[in-house]
Amino acid sequence: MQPQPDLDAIQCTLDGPVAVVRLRRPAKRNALSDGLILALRHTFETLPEAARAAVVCGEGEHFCAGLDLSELRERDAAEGVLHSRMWHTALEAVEKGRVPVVAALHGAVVGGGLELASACHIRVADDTAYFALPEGSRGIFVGGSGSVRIPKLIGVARMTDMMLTGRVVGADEAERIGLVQYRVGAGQALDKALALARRIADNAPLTNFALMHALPRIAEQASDHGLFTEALMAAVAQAAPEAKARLRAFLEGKAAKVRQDA
Ligand code: 1HE
Repeated sequence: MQPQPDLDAIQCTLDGPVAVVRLRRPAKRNALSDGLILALRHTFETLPEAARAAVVCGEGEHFCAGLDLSELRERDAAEGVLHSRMWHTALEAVEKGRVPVVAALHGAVVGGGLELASACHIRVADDTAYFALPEGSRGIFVGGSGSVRIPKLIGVARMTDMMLTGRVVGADEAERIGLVQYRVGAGQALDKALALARRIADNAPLTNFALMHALPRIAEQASDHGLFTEALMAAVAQAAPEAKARLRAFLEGKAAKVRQDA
């Protein structure tokens, strides 16, 4: 039977302009069942219209324990491909959706949980967060786009090490190697993620769109093509009325300056 979205496993609430998407299977450490993956896709495809940024977080002691291993049954190769493609579509809805997404990470961020975090645009880890790719010890491979996204953050060598040895990367190291952009004290990841998301929500939507949809593509293009795409995107963004209004406000001394403590 085809899996159905488990809409109880995700809660989406609006905090001002920020959609807060919470994984809600704490008894199973927010393990990603097929129903939860489908609900994640549905949630990001139907975010409230007022949302201009989103935060993803996990209920309970951990962000996410990865693939729900209890659902890992005998699959033939074709079913395995389709299952992985279902994850790809869902995480694509996170990464290339309508609004930028900040992940608030605590406790275990492992396997598919790390794949989900990698699909977000910014990652904030608190001191309790730890990261691992235990697929090797489970006899499987990443299937939720981790092999594409994680090396872009930390490089192929570090990901290979994590998968070959199963070693756990703590919050300190995660920040140092670029797995996360922010590190905060225990219990503060959600507050920090919300503060960042509110700032993001203040940007012109077209700038956020360019960062989500143009920048990753430009980064993968040959530099000559990338520069041309950049020029097109820059011209489109500059021509928007909102950009004109923002530039005018700055030139009239009515807009915030760049400040180190802001
Ligand atoms: C689970 C899962 C799960 C917990 N699938 N049920 N992921 C992993 O290999 C990680 C496996 N999980 C763990 O190592 C630990 O559970 C944690 C470090 C995340 C948390 O430890 P702890 O002590 O807080 O919790 P726990 O007692 O181990 O788990 C509580 C319950 O959640 C328990 O069920 P219960 O019925 O005995 O209460 C666990 O069985 C259950 N649980 N994690 C199913 N993952 C697209 S490909 C992606 C490939 C992967 O993600 S592979 C990595 C899978």
